[in-house]
Amino acid sequence: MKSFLLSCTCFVFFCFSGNAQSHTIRINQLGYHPMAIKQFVVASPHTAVDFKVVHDGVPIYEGVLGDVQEWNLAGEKVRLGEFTAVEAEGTYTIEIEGLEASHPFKISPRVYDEVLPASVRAYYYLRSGTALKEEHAGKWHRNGGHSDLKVSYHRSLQRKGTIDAPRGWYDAGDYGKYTVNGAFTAGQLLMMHERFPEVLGDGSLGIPESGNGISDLLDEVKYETDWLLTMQDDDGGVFHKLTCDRFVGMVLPEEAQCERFVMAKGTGGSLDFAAVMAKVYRAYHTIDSAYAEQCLTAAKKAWAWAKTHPNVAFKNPKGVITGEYGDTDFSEEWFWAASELYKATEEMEYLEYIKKQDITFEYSYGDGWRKFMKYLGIFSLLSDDSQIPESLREQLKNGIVSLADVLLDKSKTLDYQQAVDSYQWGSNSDIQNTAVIMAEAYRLQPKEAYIFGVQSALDYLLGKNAVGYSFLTGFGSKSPMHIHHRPSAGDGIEAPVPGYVVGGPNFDRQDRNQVTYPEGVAPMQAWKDVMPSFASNEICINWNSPLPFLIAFYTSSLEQR
Ligand code: 9MR
Repeated sequence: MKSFLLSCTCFVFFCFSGNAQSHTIRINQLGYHPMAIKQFVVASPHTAVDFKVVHDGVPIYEGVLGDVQEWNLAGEKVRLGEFTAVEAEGTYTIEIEGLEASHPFKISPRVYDEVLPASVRAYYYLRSGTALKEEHAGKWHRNGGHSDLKVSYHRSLQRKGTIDAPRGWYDAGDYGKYTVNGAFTAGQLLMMHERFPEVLGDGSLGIPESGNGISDLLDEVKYETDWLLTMQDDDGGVFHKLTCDRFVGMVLPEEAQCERFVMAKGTGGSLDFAAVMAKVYRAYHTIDSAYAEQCLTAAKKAWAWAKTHPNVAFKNPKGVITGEYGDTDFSEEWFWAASELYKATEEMEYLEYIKKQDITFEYSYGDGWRKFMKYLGIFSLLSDDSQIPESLREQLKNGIVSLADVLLDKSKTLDYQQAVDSYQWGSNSDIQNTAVIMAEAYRLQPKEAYIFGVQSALDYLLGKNAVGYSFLTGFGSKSPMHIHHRPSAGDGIEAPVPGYVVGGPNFDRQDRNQVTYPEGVAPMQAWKDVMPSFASNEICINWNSPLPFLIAFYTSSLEQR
C-alpha cells in the first residue's frame, strides 16, 4: 500500500511539473552568505506546506511555505519559502515531504570566493591567437588559432593591403572579434576595477601575466584593448569587426579554418572605442604611462573621426552572416564616449556635449551592447572624483536612484523577483545589468533593499530560476553541459569550459528551426541545455562582464553594513 501511494505521489508530481528538465525546489545552488536573505521557490507545489532545513541529516530549522502564487512569465504555480534566520556555516538541503530534496547548498561568507575569479578567468579561455598552456588552463589547455596577422580588408571595402590585428578575445561561441562588443565588455570590466581596485589583484587569476605586479583583471582586459588598438585606421575611424563571412563548424580554434577579414568602419564602434580607450588611459596612467597616452590619443582620434562621420551605420556586407552588432541610433555611444573623455581629460568640449543632452533614465531590455553604455558613462561621471557641475551630479544621481527604485518595485511583483519583464536574447545580462543599476544606486544612496536586489539577481543566475539550473558553467549541482561554444563542443572534454554565464531564456527562440521547445513554453522557460541553441545557450563576453562587479559589490556591501 505504501509503495502504491508513493508511486501515485510521483505520478502527480510529474504530471504537474512545469518543466520536465527542472528540479522542483529552486535555490541558489552555491548557497548564501550568512547575512543574506535566504529564499527559495517550490514550483508545481502540491499540498505539503512545511519545509525543513537539514544539516547532516538533522533538521535544524522548520518553516511554512507561503500561499500558492501563479507566475505567468515563469509559467508555474509556486510557493516561496524563507530561512533567513539560519546563519550558521555549513552545508544544507531543503526538504519537503513528497518532493526530492533540494540540491545541497552552503551557508558561508566565502560562498562566492571561487566564482568571482572564475567569471574573469573565463576571458582568458577566450584568448585568440595564443595557445592556452596546461599550467593556466588546466584540462582545457589547447593550441592557438587565428594569429590575425596580415588580415585582408573585406572585398566590400575595395581596399588593397592588410592589417595586423592579433590578440583579443573571441566574442562568444563563435570565433569573431567585434569592436562594439569588445569595447563595451572591456568597459564594464574596467568599471569593476575602478570600483574595486583591490579585488582580482596580481596573481588572482593564474594567467600568464600573473606575477608582473599588475592587477590580473587589468592584464586580462589589456589582452582585448591591445587588439582594439589595432583596429583603428590611420584616419581615426575604427573597423567594426574581424570575422569570416560565415560561421565555421563546432571545432577548436586551430581547426576553424576560414578566411578572416577586417570589415568597414562605423560610428558606433568608433565611439565605443573612444570611450573604452579613455577608460584604459585612466586605469593605466600610473602603471604604464606610455600605454595610457597611446590609448588617450587613440580615443581622441576616434572621437574626431565620429564628429566628421556622425551617421555611419555598419551593415553586414552582402554574403556576410557573422554577427552584425548593428545600430542606427548612436546617442548612447556619443554619451558614453563624451563622458569617458571628459573624465579622462576634463576638457570642456566633452562636458558641453553632455550638458546639451536630454538624459533619460529608463532600462531597455535586450541588446545591452547598444543600450546600456550610456549608464557606463553616467557611472563614470558619478565617481567621487569627477569634476562635474553640482546640478549635473544631482540630475544624474536622482536619475539613477529613481531608476533603481523603479526596478526594485518591478522586481517585487515580477516572477523570481527579477526586474525583467521581457526575456530576450542574452536575458541573463538584463538580469545582471538591472542589478548593476541597483548597485550603483546604493553607492549614491545606501538603501539596504538595493543590496538584496543584487542578491536576487545572483540567486537567479545560480539556480533560483524557472528551469532550476545554475546558468554559470562549472558552478552549482546542475549547470549547463552543452553550451553553444566552439571550444567546449570541439575539445572532447565532457565538462564545458568553466565560468561562463549562458545567454538564458529567450522567448524569441531564433533557433527554433534546430531546437525543439515545448508547445506553449513560458518566457522564463525558453532555454535549453543543448549545443545547437545559439539563442539561449551560447556564451558571450558581454554576458559575463557584469558578474564580477555584482559579486564584489554584494559581498563587500553586505559585510560593511
Ligand atoms: O548578443 C547579441 C544579441 O543582442 C543580438 O540580438 C543577436 C542577433 O544580432 O546577436 C547577439 O550577439 C551575437 C553576435 O552577433 C555574434 N557572436 C555571438 C553573439 C551572441 O549570440
